[in-house]
Amino acid sequence: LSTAAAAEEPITPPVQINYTKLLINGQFVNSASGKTFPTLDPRTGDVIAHVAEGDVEDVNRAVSAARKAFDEGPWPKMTAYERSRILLRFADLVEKHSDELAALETWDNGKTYEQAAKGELPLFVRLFHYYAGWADKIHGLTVPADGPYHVQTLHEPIGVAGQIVPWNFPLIMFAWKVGPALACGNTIVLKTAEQTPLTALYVAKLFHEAGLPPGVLNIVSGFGPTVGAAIASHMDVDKLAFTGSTATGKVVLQLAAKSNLKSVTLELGGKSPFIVCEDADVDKAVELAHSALFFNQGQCCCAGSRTFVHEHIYDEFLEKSKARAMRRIVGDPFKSGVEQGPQIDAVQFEKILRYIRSGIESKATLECGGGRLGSKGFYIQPTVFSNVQDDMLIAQDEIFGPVQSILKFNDLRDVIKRANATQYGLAAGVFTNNVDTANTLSRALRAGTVWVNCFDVFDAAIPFGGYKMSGIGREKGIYSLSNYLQVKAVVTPLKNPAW
Ligand code: TXE
Repeated sequence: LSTAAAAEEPITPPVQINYTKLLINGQFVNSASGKTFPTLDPRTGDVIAHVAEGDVEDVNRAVSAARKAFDEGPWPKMTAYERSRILLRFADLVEKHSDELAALETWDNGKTYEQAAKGELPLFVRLFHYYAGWADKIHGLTVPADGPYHVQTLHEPIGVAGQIVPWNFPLIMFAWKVGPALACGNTIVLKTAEQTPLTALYVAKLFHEAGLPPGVLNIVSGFGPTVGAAIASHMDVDKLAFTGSTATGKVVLQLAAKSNLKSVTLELGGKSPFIVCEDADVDKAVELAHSALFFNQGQCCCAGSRTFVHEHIYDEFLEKSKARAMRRIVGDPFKSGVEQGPQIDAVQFEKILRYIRSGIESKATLECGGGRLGSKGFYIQPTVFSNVQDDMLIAQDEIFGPVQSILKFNDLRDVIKRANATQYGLAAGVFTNNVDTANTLSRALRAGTVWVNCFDVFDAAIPFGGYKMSGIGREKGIYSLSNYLQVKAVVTPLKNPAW
């Protein structure tokens, strides 16, 4: 484990910061208050840039622009093919600027440049190509009613969509939300996370170059209790899509209910089980369980954060998992070969260290890691706990960091019960060569995604979302379109039904 890597001078990011203002009605503008807030480099805690800080008045301006763009057009009124062409042109521009965007994402978030450049930017482009493909394939039904009526359904855009996104995948979350909303003809007011405001502003600029009319996509950077709450409670926002913590999800749902009953979709936290069965190839299972947890510094809503291992292979699995975590390369995320960068900010960093202390206090066995790495920035050692019991806090709460908890099981029925004994239900991993075991587990697990002998497969067409307190609704794939459409039934009497 390279402590030195984290202590080296940070590599200078190969990108300029050109966009830091709010984007309202197609223009970059200062906030009404003139205030700004700093966005920080997680490698050092230093300021990267000062960004315009929105508040209620800015949300009002953005919603008015989005309303006008929706009511007066041209966006919802142009042909679906024209909308599709703009989405395609936008995706192509992003592809052209991928290197700079990946650098900006790494700088603002701390994720590795390799992950951003090779994984997330191509996926972002793919998501917009995917949604561009849907734009002109959205149509209703003809309905066989009892009686002499011609009945049809029209699938119409809902109107102004409010979208609130988190910091762990700033660009991917943008694509999951903006893609389907625009394909369906809605207009948008989006709030980025206060930790990572930069890449959304950059891509929004490219969107306008691609021909997006003003007012269709508005971005108000700022904080949750001000900008986020103003969007969630706005009387003229017709739909709210939120990704973040379960606690904040409950707050925005209440704000939506107390204001205008806007429809709400939520993608919230998780505590996903990763179940390694007794017949598994241990080396492969170790590697997959490792990446299921440590990917993106452990900052994934679907992280495989409870590794259940069958007792017959437990000891071998544990030794190898510990060795793998100790080999994990932590350091400057711009450096080639680095697997893990810093956590997003001081708040998350402290939260993770608190959970590590709680694991030690509750008598789980700390196998490796357990502390900070280096002396500046928010780096944490890859940490593995064994002997984790179901009732420990580290097995219950979302840690959102590089902390793997390994639990032992001996019976399939028992592990199903234990895997499901959580308030969450976002995802699950199953590792086995036995097709019957795979089928039994994938049907019994109460989770929105079950990955069998794989994990973190995020194809544009695969729906994603949570059971229980992991959320409401599904993003991606065909299912995401219904979040952004109203169904209107049109009923017309048939004058001469028998002819
Ligand atoms: O989340 P918040 P935070 C989990 C993870 C993490 C914890 C806290 O466990 O440790 O949440 O992270 C906006 N009204 N996830 O504090 O507060 C906020 O500005 C309206 C899981 O970052 O949920 C940001 O844009 N909006 C998650 C967004 O909500 C409000 C990803 C998410 O922030 C608001 C992130 C309010 N009152 C964290 N308060 C996932 N599901 O992937 C905050 N926000």
